Amino acid sequence: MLLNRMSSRVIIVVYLIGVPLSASAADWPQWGRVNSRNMISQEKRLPDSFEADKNLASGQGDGSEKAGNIKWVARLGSFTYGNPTVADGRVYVGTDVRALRGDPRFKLTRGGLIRCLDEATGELLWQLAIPERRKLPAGTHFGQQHLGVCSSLTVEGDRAYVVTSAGDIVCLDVHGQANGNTGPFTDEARYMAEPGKPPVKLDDKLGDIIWRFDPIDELGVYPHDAASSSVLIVGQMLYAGTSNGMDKPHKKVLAPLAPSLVVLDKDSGRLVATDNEKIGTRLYHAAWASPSSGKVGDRTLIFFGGGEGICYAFEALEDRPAKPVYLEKVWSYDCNPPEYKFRHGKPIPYYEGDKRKSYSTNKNDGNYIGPSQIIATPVFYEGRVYVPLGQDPAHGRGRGMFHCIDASKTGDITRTGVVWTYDGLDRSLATAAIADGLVYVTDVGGRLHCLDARTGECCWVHETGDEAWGGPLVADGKLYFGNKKIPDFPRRCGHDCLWRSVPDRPLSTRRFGNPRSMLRFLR
Ligand SMILES: [Ca+2]
Repeated sequence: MLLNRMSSRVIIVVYLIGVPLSASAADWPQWGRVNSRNMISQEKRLPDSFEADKNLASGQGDGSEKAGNIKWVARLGSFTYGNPTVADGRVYVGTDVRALRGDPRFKLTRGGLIRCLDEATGELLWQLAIPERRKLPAGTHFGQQHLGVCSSLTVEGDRAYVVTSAGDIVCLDVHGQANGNTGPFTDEARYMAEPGKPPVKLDDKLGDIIWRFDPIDELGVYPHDAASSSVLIVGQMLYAGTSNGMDKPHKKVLAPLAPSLVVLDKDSGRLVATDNEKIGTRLYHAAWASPSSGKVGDRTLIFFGGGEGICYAFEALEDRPAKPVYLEKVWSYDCNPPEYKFRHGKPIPYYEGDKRKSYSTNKNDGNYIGPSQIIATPVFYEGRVYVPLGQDPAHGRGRGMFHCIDASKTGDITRTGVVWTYDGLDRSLATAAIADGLVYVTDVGGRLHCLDARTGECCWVHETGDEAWGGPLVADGKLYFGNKKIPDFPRRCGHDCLWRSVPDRPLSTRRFGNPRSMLRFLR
């Protein structure tokens, strides 16, 4: 699925790095910092390189050997697929339960873990264990890859919101249990315990759930592989993707009418709305995307990438309805052009593009053309929505397409809303970073593309030499991102990060690999 095991095997120990060195760090309280999800930070004085302490990284040493540009190191679990968020002096990160090794209260099964760390020191403030969810509706293909918590926490005031590895959506007290067990949810001792085991003994260093909403039990959602959406807050409402998807044989969607996007009251966790687009009837794989939002004219729109490759805009709810309602669709835009969906007049089977299938014609060279879905988060920038097509990277490389959509249109805007498209990239899971009129996006093939945000013209492409699942971050005039070599992190820390001086104006000509792009590996 979305995150394959081959890459995860080397992420045996992951260290939290890159926390800004300055004391007055700019917060990053959610996936993408703000609701536009544009991956840019206002942070200044960031390092050009960083180097891990090799002893610590290999599980030895006491940290006395200070490594280059690393402020502190915190041990996480075996796998860490979520991105850290930072708010009010705390760092939040989702990982897996292996970090609880040595604590007799917890069984080292294959659950998830959320850790809240002190931003200044890296010290553990509290943690919430999420046991492996074994009781699932028959046929569900969920959690089998043991990826831990993949969602990034969203922090607002004293509350943090996250989709857990068990597929539920929880609201957490940022203070944990240290200030008492805030309700209405007070059953943390049982929540954190393995099924059939006695409740966990609570202490100040454990997490405090305020409310919990379970789309599996409440809405009949069948999440697929992992629950990966990061929560979006607009006013009183909280929006999250459900990761609804296919059955184990990947033959059918078990709940085709279950929502892909749910809306909850952020105070109570009560369901207030869902989408009514029946995306499940068209799903290729699963609804893994995270929503974004932006102001278009006098209204706020919610943008969401569907698991069938259609990007949607919904009108944000202003008031909490007494009973759940359907979100009002403002527009839809099909990111799969006809030639990606049909060959010689016949539909192209989605899984023909999965290189692992015996019948696949995908040679994994990036040239395969077939339908894809949306996994990246749509980025809203100056009235337009920027989003690429992508697939589970385990399916291999294949032709992608990056879209720039005019968000002011209404209806089916596949033809009327296109500003430009760019098909010079592979399938991509990456959420774009847009700064100074330039779009930066990575593809599964491991290339970093720089495009003119206004025209879509390619300014340059940089080959990183290995698969890239994550997207870039623009901060302090530099570009940071990782590729699949990151599992070699203890030896190679920092070497996979790139930087370039962001130019004052967009480059207007193609400069593939041109030295003027100023890209280089850090050392
Ligand atoms: Ca509680």
